[in-house]
Amino acid sequence: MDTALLEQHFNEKIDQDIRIEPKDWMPDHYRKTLIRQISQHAHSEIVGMLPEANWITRAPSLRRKAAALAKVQDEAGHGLYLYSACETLGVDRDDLFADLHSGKAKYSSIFNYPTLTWADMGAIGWLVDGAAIMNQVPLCRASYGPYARAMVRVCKEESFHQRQGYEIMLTLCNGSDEQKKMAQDALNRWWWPSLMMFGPTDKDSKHTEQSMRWRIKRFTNDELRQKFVDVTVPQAELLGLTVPDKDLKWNEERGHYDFGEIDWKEFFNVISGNGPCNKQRIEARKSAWDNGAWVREAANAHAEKKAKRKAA
Ligand code: FAQ
Repeated sequence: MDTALLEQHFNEKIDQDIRIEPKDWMPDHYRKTLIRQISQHAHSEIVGMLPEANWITRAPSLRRKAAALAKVQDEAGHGLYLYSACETLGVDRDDLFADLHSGKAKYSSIFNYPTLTWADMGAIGWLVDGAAIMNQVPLCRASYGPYARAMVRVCKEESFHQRQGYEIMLTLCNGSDEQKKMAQDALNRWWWPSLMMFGPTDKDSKHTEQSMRWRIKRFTNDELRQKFVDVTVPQAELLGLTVPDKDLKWNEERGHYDFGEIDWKEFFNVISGNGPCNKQRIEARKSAWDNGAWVREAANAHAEKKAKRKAA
């Protein structure tokens, strides 16, 4: 079949919501867009483990420790599903890691902020996982089969993460004045970076239009950010906390909250490698890679030995 016909067939499938699978023909740009987005997403999961891992040994009770451990392990699992989904597009996992380590590949801006107190574990679960779910539920309907299927399980687990975070916040807010202050301080520091997670405004988003046409994305960055604000503000009210935005106001006419201007200078600074913890995060990933070299070598040696034995 010639390329024009293949492309027409591909577009018809997209329009009819028929999933694209690894062996199906797809335009090169579609493949590249998916590799970019899925690998960025996978990197976000494994870099996202770092700010929380720091708190596993400091969790205030055995119950909190068990939940934190389970959450961080889930994130490693999400990374694995996503790297596997990405490999179905013909890339090598080692190359994806090399791009992360060299700073070529992006990961979510949010994980370049420090976790200063235990309340940050609450705020991350509530806000960061909350934002992640808002963005990822529509991805369960993404046009590429392996990505969409991975998202179904990821979203179930993210929803547990969000609830455990909110419950930490609720406990702190019902505790001493000092605990409530910790919760407010965490909200103050995580609110704006959480809104940035949805990406640049629609006006500045270079990929949205094409990704919506291909039904990889189902909503724009601004649409999802608005949904997140609308859902989260009443949750903050229930906690008795104040969202750190003086322009936040319910707009009766729009049926949505109006909110203040995001500091886009800060966002672009963070995604170009200059956030508070970018260097630390990449160093931690590189050292995990180096320290794991012996495991990869041993696994390869074992596989070679097995293959030789089979051939003999
Ligand atoms: N951070 O044209 P757009 C999680 C980049 S998972 C860094 O709008 P697009 C779980 C973007 O790549 C969180 N870079 O791009 C968890 C592009 O740069 P490029 C991760 C960002 O792809 C919770 C440029 O800006 N989730 O949290 C960000 O259409 C707790 C222009 O942007 C996903 O990855 C950002 N925030 O829309 C784990 C979900 N935003 O590549 C542990 C899947 C934008 O041209 C603890 N991804 N950029 O150089 C998506 O839905 C999309 O890729 C967006 C961006 C919405 C993130």
